[in-house]
Amino acid sequence: MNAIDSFIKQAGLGDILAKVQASERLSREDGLRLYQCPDLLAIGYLANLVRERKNGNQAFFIYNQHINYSNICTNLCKFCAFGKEKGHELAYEMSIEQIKDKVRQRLDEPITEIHMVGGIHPELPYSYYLEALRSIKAVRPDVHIQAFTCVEIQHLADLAGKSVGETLEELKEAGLGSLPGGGAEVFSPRIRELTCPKKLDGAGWLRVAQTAHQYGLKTNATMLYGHIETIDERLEHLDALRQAQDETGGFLTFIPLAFHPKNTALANLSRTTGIDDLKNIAVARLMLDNFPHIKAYWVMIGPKLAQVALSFGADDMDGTVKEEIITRMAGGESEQALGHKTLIRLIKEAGREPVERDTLYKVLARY
Ligand code: V47
Repeated sequence: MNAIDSFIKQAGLGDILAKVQASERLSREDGLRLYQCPDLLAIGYLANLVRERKNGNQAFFIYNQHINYSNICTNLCKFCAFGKEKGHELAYEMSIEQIKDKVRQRLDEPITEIHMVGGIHPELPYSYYLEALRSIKAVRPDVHIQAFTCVEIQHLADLAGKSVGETLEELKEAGLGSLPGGGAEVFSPRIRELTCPKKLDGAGWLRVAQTAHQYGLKTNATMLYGHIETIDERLEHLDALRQAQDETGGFLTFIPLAFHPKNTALANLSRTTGIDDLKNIAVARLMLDNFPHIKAYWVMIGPKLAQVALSFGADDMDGTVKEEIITRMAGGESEQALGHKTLIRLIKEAGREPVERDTLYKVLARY
């Protein structure tokens, strides 16, 4: 037995190492033991094996722009500081012209993706969303638009009085390229009842994601952790994603989102710790054996921890971002944007090869 094997055995994870080496699927019980294991380096070592097998030494980033077209929302989830009721002093909605302006303002930057999400607006018509997509494409024809969470897509289908499939076809026609992973939260009905009772439920979120896959759209998936969910509920969430991916195969990336309590109805809770952030990345990498990528979203866990996460299962740092509002309103303190030089430096220092990608992970440049 070599030194690494005995170190993993001492952490009580020898059988999981054997499964990882044999590319065998881990059970929920294995997941529970990983979460409960106090030896972070042992968990990280295992996750790193999987990361390396799937992505070699590459660590991806993207040149992207975030646009949050409106924060007006009827769901008003307890964990969210972004959503506001119509009429609230901080409520806003962008006109189509304002969305176009946002895109125009950054035409001199080599942005390849626009990430656009918003609240569940009580009044904006279906035509607004189609127009928003078309007008972004009119200003920046080559950009990939990753927009509207599964929750928004269901809302748009309801607004249009059409099936989710038909709605996705129309949105695609208007310029939609893929769906981001938001709105998944924690699928557990208990958590949804306590934190976001008005939101599309977990089964509905998965149904929309799988329909998108069937209509040729890739999607991402998230899990909002570090509030009132249990470890079992995290694992139930990961298991549901893994099963859905087995069926339709259209998920690109999983992004664990660290809960930020400030200005939310759960402001009494503490922020997540570095250990929990890294554990979530690592356990996700190990459990989601059929997901190509795991993202360390630097906006939520900070660039420094995101850099470390590249040795704990993550192979992607998201991108340049700029003007992110959802985390900022909930007390996020990361810088507003990372220049691509900074991203490259962070990745290189972590011992990985920085790879600039497009939304669908086509390699654009290696540094
Ligand atoms: O759906 C809301 C979460 C999500 C808080 O797909 C919060 O590549 C932490 O999904 N603390 C939106 N999180 C962001 C998102 C995302 C971000 C970056 C990349 C991708 C991707 C997706 O943020 C929401 C919700 O789950 N959220 N409030 C909060 N207080």
